[in-house]
Amino acid sequence: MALQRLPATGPLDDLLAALDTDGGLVVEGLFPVEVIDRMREGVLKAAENYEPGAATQGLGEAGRFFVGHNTVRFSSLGKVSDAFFDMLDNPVYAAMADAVLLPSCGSYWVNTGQAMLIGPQSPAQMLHRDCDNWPAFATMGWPNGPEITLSAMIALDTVTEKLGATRVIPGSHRWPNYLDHGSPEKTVPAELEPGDAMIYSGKTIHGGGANQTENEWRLAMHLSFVLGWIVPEESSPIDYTDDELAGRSARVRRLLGHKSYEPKPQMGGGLWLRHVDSF
Ligand SMILES: O=C(O)CCC(=O)C(=O)O
Repeated sequence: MALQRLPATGPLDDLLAALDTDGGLVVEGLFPVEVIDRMREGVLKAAENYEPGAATQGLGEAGRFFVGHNTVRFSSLGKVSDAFFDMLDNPVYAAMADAVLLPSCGSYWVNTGQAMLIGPQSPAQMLHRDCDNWPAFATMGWPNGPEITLSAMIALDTVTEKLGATRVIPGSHRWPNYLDHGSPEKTVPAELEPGDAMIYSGKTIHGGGANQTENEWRLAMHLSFVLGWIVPEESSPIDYTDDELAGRSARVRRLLGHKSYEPKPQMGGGLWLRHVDSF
């Protein structure tokens, strides 16, 4: 069963229904091609500074295995291109994240924005759920507990199955056994055109596909949000200075940790107290 493909211009309810039913969907044309062109240009230039296989997610060889020995990954994408800030303000992705995450938090922030460039002849990545990062919370009430994180794999160029399109198991966000990570034959590829995004729940099993080409790279990036009272994967708040974010929208500054977590209308106190009243 392939993932549903819906246009970003369609009703929000349809996008959310597909996400709810299958655990993920392709949103076609989510980001303007002009924004993607700027992002791709910045990513390709920055990629010259990173060796394939250098990213370890802080886990040494286990992390390198997870990421892939011929994969280039890096974050702090706002330093690579201003297009990143436009992507953070994307209204459709914002509306989806609001609907999925705000029932469990007053505000959410960036989990990670990451270039994910899979090199030729790379094997498929191990299958996993993004909520595996917060296991104690993820397993609580599984599979009916709150959504913790919402992710997007975004095409910076055409992403085909042969190039290593992300592979997803539709419906796996509802599997009764959290520890069941499925198997490759249950996966389907999320093929994308530049600006399309595969948006998926943190509960959904997925992994980078094998790049079966001889000499082509899969050009994609990841952008995920996480509940504002949970520690994200990236240290965005200290990656960017106040000056670097001056003039950006209040949403962008909050997403990157330069504005406090506000609990309302949820219960609880303010967290990560920063620029509480200044904007
Ligand atoms: O590269 C991909 O397509 C997916 C990567 C991924 O899911 C991850 O590393 O968490």
